[in-house]
Amino acid sequence: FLKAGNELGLVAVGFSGGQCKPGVDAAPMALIESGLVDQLKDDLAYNVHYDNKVHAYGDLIPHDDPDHRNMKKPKAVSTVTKQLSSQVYEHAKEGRFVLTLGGDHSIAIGTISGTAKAMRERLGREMAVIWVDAHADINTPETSDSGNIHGMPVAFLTGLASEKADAPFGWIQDNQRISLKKLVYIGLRDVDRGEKQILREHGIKAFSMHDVDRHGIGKVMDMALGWIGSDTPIHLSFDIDALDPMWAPSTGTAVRGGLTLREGDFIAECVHETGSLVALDLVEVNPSLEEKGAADTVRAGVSIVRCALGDTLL
Ligand code: HAR
Ligand code: MN
Ligand code: MN
Ligand code: MN
Repeated sequence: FLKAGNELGLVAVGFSGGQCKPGVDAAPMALIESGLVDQLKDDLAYNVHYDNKVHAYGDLIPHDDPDHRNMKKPKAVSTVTKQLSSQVYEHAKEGRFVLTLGGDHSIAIGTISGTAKAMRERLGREMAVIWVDAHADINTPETSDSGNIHGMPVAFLTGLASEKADAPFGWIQDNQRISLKKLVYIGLRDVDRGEKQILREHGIKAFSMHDVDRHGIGKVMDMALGWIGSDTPIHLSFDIDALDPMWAPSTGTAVRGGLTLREGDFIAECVHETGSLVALDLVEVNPSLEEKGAADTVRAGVSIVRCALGDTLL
């Protein structure tokens, strides 16, 4: 029912304002320069709709952007994600697969709100989200220690955090949100105390690295996809820091004890195989952090994208 054909909308988002380290804005160019778009066209036969631009949204970013409810750069992140949301929505409503290259993980406020709305309108269905990450990114402004909004996108997307219409993120409407019941995490290993309480309280489906160790990634994927069920559009939001720093060292908040490169690719392959994948975000690649590891990290990112878009081993 989802068969989108081979039309793909690509959005390159050079935005780093959801956290404090510069450099993550250079990831889209690094991924594209390493041949990603050509591979999607030539190897995987996608018809790629791309404006040939890495969006930095410079004209939207306010000079005066004081902390609000403990959030850093609230206006910048809110205006950028609002704009991104409509870019993603425009692709998704045409029935294109939407690939977004970030940027830090705050951009998922834009991407997921855009696809969630398009899937409701096009298919009359609530979309599921698979969030692959070392972190849960479900802090509310109040539970966050850092104030960095890349640690909060899931709270805004699920309505755990919300704002009045004229405040930052007040633009998010109900039809742009996702249900806590349709959210599944894989790869968690650095979850803040307030976040653990939120996960428990709401019975959110989460497969930590402990679960990956116990069951193996094959069983974890069966359980994750079983929870979502068939005939549900899926948005995969892949934070490169889900991978172990051995494979992806060049990222802002690396945490040891993560997924192997193959486990990451396997997750992407399994989600592709459902036939229900409608969008993918690849975020938090920061080529400037590790001189030696940057190329490996970019290569890992390219590999995840290829696998999610249907590259097969045989
Ligand atoms: N939980 C911490 C915080 O809220 C760290 C979040 C790090 N997030 C990312 N995205 N790198 O997953 O600040
Ligand atoms: Mn993240
Ligand atoms: Mn993370
Ligand atoms: Mn922590």
